[in-house]
Amino acid sequence: MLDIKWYEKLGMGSICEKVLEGQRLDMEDGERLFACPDVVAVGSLAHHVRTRLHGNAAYYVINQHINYSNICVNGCRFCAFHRKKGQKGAFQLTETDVLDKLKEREHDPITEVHIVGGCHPDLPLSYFETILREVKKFRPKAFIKAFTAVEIAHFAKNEGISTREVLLRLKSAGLDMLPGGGAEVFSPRVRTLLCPEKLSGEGWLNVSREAHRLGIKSNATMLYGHIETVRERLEHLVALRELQDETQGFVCFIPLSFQTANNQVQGVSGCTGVEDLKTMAVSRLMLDNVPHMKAYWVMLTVKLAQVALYFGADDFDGTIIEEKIGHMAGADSDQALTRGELEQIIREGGFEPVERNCFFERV
Ligand code: V47
Repeated sequence: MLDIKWYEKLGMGSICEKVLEGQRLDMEDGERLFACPDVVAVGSLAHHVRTRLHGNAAYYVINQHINYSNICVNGCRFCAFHRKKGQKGAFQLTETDVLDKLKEREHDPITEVHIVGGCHPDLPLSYFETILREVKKFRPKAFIKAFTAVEIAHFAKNEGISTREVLLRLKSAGLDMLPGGGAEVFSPRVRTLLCPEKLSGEGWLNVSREAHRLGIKSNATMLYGHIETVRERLEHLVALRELQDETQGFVCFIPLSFQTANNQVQGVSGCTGVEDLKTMAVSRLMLDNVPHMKAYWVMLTVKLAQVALYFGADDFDGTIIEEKIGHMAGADSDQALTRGELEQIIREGGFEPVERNCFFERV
């Protein structure tokens, strides 16, 4: 139970009351939460909300990540994964290579295949349709969570068709859901400095809205811990909350802690564990209409992700198998976790492990 006197002493009595009554927090509340030196107090509010929503459950998924290519026209400064076409280290999988990756894990009970890549200059939409069809054929029971809003907009531009048409074609080829990547921080100031070539924040929200209207759910992310201000983080969260009020299409929010290696963002040392936990907690508190918060162990480390389950997170992501985007930027976590490891981490953290699919239905 939350002790209101503790929050009154911290000057956050009104925030505690709002949380207890299930009222929405505003930007000013968010700023006070970020400014609060007592991370445990902030975390306890988020834990209260997380427990109200999910009890003692902590979710995980048996999934496989596949990157079809790292070739990208955007060249975002924070990204260590992308290469230009022809550059050393650039790769592009054929449809058969993608299938081979699935076959390598043939005997794993995978329920979610997560497929993303860079914004490739000339792969046609038919390539992506073939991948979706082949994946569905090989794994008819798994859901395919593929292509960020940024990729969808890029496919539309390359193909000379609308994003709506891209979404419809991909849906009929087997796409079940969009992952949350590419949102970064919506602030035009940050995007101009870090990813000027990328789809704007508004564009990202528009593609998500369109997907939701077509019955395609999606996730949302926020890449934090670089040059953004606290206010810009909160504006990002509020923009997601407003869209969610409209569509109810977001399933899960994933705060992505900036990994500092091998990219062009200078003079930034990355977040401390306390800042990571506070960002998770404030995200849980601000995003009162998004059901799930993911502690993405790849970026947080497994140990901090376990602690994040007490700071608003209810999901641990999954087995993953092969991760490139975070690891190429210096993430110090394993490449994969087994079901046994996920369950052990969750259980030893004091929660009940619950296997889910990408829509958070119990498996
Ligand atoms: O889109 C890029 C971000 C994202 C860095 O939807 C970086 O279920 C940290 O979106 N440091 C990819 N982050 C990861 C992602 C994701 C992961 C797991 C699950 C889901 C989901 C989505 O990582 C990229 C970009 O926003 N990113 N570079 C970096 N240096």
